[in-house]
Parts: sequence; C-alpha cells; structure tokens
Amino acid sequence: MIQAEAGDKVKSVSKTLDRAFFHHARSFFDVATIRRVRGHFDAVEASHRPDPDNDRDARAVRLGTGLDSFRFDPFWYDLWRELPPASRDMLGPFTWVIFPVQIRHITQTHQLVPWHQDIGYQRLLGSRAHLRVITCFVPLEFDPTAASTLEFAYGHSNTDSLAHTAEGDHGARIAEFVPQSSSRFSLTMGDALLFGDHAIHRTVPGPDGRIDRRSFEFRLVHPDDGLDGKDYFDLNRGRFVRLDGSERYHP
Ligand SMILES: O=C(O)CCC(=O)C(=O)O
Ligand SMILES: [Fe+2]
Repeated sequence: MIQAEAGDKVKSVSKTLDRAFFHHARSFFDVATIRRVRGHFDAVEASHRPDPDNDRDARAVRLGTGLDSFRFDPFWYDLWRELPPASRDMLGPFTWVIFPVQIRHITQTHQLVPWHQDIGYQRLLGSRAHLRVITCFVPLEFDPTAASTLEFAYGHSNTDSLAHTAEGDHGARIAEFVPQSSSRFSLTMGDALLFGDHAIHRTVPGPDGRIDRRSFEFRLVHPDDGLDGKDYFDLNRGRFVRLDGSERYHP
C-alpha cells in the first residue's frame, strides 16, 4: 500500500492515491522547455524511419505511436529535469518516471484509442507490468484545444480494474462502454493531464473533427514498484536510476 509521507507538501496527493483520479494540471511544465522539446521533435521525427521488416515498427506506424528509436531519446526527459517545484509536489509518492516515453503523432480515425483504463494495457505486459502507474499526458501542440485530446468518463460507479479485450491494433478496450457523463479539458501548451490507472478514457478528435496531434504519455511509478533492469528518471535525484541503486545522467 502506498502511503503519503507525513509533512509532504503535496496538494493533490489524495487524488494521486485514488486510482481513478484525473486532473488538469495547468502550467505543469515550463513553457520554454516544452517549446524546445517540440522544436527537437520537429527536427528529428522524419529521421526515424520504420524498418520494413520489423512488425513492431509497422504496428507503431499504423497506430501513430513513436518508433522505439524516437522514443529512446533522453532529450524528452528535459521536461522532468526542469519541472517546476509545485508540479513535483503534486506527484506525491510517484517519483520515478518510466523510460522510455510513449510518443504519439496521430492523424487518422483508426488511431483514436477506444475507452480503456491504463491498467488494461499494463496487464498485457505480463511479468514486465508495473503494479500501479499514473499517466502524465502532454500535448505538444501550440494550440492543443484545436487538436485531438483525451476524454474521461465519470459518474461510473465501478472504478475498479475492468475487463478489457483487444480491438484490431488496440490491445485493450472496454467493450460496449457507455459513460454516464464525461469530461474534456481546454489545454494550453505546458499543461498536462494527470490520471490514475483506473481512470476510464479514450482519444477524441478536435472540435472541428481534426485529428492531427503530437503528444507524450509519461508513466510514473512509486520506487517500490520499480522493475529490475528498467530505467527510470528519479525526480528526487534528477538522474536516471535503476532498482539496483545505479544512477546515470543518460539511461
Ligand atoms: O494519446 C492518446 O490519444 C491516448 C493514449 C492512451 O490513452 C494511452 O496511451 O494510454
Ligand atoms: Fe490510456
């Protein structure tokens, strides 16, 4: 059981300890940093070409998710090196950011992710699944309100881990799900959406139907839930770490 430490200056810890929470974190990242990150994204994206013989690459292209070579760039973690202190406090005990990040650049209808909980995707990882994660969704658009975003369901009484089934390339969806009510947020560059692994959400197009959107999903864990041999960015040490106690500037 993850406990908040007494005396922590944590504003939203009750939310982070509720696995179904979702929260619009305004100005979560430094805007100058996020602009620099977007510049780097634009500069290097096209140089990462899918290997035609690699099924994993082909699937990533179909889904609009970043290729492994693109994801493994430690530059994306500058967002965490330069995290404002108030944002750090908001994360409570979730101080390890999983490496690598999930990247998306979606442009097509079939890339919209159907209703799911992130725990449904973790379960697909078997012995490499984290027991518990929180997700930090970061739009990389200059006007995120015009682009595709996430929609969250609420008013649904069952916030436990629900059954998921595969749908095409999407590994996990909650079949036949109809929310009682739902929420979308007006994001500006630098904002993030933080949510628990039982929060029910999906991808929706922008208000005028436009889908084009670049974004990151970072996942964070409590250090007790780290896995052997995996790299994490430790927000307390400002370094990449592993469970064996090793530390490095680059993973
Ligand atoms: O980026 C999106 O539109 C949704 C992605 C998502 O929900 C996920 O990766 O868990
Ligand atoms: Fe998700």
